[in-house]
Amino acid sequence: MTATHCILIGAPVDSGKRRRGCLMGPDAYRTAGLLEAITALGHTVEDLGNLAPAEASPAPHRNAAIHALAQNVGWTQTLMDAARTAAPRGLPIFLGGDHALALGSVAGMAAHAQDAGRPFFVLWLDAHSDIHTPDTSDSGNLHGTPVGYVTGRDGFDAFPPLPARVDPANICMIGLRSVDAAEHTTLLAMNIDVVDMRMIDETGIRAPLAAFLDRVQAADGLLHVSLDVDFLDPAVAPAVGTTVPGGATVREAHLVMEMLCDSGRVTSLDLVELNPFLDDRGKTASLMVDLTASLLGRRVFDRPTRSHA
Ligand code: Z70
Ligand code: MN
Ligand code: MN
Ligand code: MN
Repeated sequence: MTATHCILIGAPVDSGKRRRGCLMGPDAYRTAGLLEAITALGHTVEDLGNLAPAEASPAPHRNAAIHALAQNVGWTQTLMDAARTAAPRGLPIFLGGDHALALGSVAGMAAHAQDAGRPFFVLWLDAHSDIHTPDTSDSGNLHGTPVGYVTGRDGFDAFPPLPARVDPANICMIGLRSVDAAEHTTLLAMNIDVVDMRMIDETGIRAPLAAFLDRVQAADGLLHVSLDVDFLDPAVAPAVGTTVPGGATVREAHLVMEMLCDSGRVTSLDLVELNPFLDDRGKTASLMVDLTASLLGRRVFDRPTRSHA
C-alpha cells in the first residue's frame, strides 16, 4: 500500500446511549499503540487530539425517550466539520466514541465526496443496522440512528442539514444479527445490501464483500468504513456495552481488512463503540489496532499476486 497520511480524530462521544465509558476509547487506542502501528507500516500520522462537541440547544424532541439530544447534535456538527477539513489532506480515522459519532463523520465524508465530484460508498461492519430515526427508536439511543441520518430519512430536524445524502444503493452492511422490526422494514424498502450472519455462514464473508468492492471500483468511488466493535464476537472483543453473540471471528475480520487494503479504495474509517471500562486487559483495543493495521497494509505473508478477485 502506498504511504498514506493518517489523521487521527479523537471523538470521545458518549451520548449515543446510556451506558458510559466510550469516552475513554480514543485514549485506549493510543495506549494500545495505534500511532506506532501506523508509522511501522511506513505511513505518516497526525493526531488532532480529542475534539469537543459544539454548543447546541435544540427543542426537546417529540419522542420523550431520546437521550442527550443536544450533545449528539453538537457532536454531529463538530465531526462533520472535522471530516470535511481533514479529508482533502489525508485519511481521517475517527477514534470513538460510540456510533453516534458516525452521524457527523459519514455526513462530512459524503460532503467531501460531493465536493470532489466522486461517488461515495459506505461499508457498515456491525451487529446492528443503526438505521432508526429519532421517531422510530424505542430505546431513544441515537447511536442506533446514523445510517438513518446520512440517507436523508425524515425526523432529524434538530440536526445540521445534510450537505450530501448517501445513496442507499451505495451502502453495504456486514455482520448484522440484531435488527429491530422498524429497521427491517426500512432496510427492505431502501433495498440496502445486507450481509447478515446467516449469509456469512452460508457463503463466507469473502464473496459478498468482493461483490461490493467491485461496485466501488467500477464507480471509481470513495469508501468510508464504519467498524463497530460489536461486529466482532464478544468472546474476542468483550469491550462493548451491548454484547450480541455470534459475531465475526478474528480471522473473518482480518480478511475483511486485508481485502479492503487490497482494494485501495478506503478513504476514511470509524472505530466505534469501544468501551475500555469493560475490556479485558486491553484485548479489544489491541484487536481493533491490529485490524486497523491490516486495513493499512500489515501482512502475515506477502505474496506479490494476491487480490480479492
Ligand atoms: C437498537 C436500538 C445499537 C448498539 C447500536 C440497538 C442499537 N437497534 N446498539 N449499537 N450497541 O436501541 O435502536
Ligand atoms: Mn453500531
Ligand atoms: Mn452495533
Ligand atoms: Mn430499537
